Amino acid sequence: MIDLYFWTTDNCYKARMMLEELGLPYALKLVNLGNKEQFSPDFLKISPGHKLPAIVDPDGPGGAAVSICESGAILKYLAEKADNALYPAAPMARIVTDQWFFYGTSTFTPLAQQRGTFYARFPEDVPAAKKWYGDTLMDLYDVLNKRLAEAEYLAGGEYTIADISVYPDVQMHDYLGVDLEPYPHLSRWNDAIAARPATQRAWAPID
Ligand SMILES: N[C@@H](CCC(=O)N[C@@H](CS)C(=O)NCC(=O)O)C(=O)O
Repeated sequence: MIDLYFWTTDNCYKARMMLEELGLPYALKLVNLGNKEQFSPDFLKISPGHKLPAIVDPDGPGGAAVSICESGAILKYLAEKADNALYPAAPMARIVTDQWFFYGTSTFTPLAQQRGTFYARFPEDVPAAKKWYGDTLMDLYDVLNKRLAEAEYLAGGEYTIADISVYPDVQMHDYLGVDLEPYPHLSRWNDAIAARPATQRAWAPID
């Protein structure tokens, strides 16, 4: 069984959504970031940069155990392990999926995290940083909204790892202080993903 090293953060939900979509059995291994448990020597062997999520699959390539950190690497690994269309194999579909997948992992989530830091968690009020990250996040929401005006999902007609890489930081729009109402296509997409049984299982409260 796969171990998923998890806390209730955007990137961790991506890995959990993927495992639920694929129906792969997994065990949640909670790593409490508030208690700095990500710095424990055992966890650093799995994730050298003390970042969640991470997985350990005892049945990796060639039957050997493998550990993986970075949510994007985890999503790709799991899709390929399960040979699943969430990461399409056809060349054109894969290119479009990769484009929006990297947009999620490299552009959107890192910016959303900075917005979250200055809007919700920074010990001091920092109006300039809140405004800059807020305005930039709204620009990214607008980019996604325009894409979803022309396509049902980010990569086209099908749900893919690109959607999974973006969804948590849209789902968490209240926490990020952004109203979804000006983004009707993004809102429609957000509701559709929220209604998926795998999404609901992935976002179930932890014990
Ligand atoms: N690029 C990484 C970012 C992971 C990341 O930012 N993880 C945060 C939680 S979402 C974390 O573990 N922070 C704890 C730390 O940096 O010590 C990914 O996509 O997995």
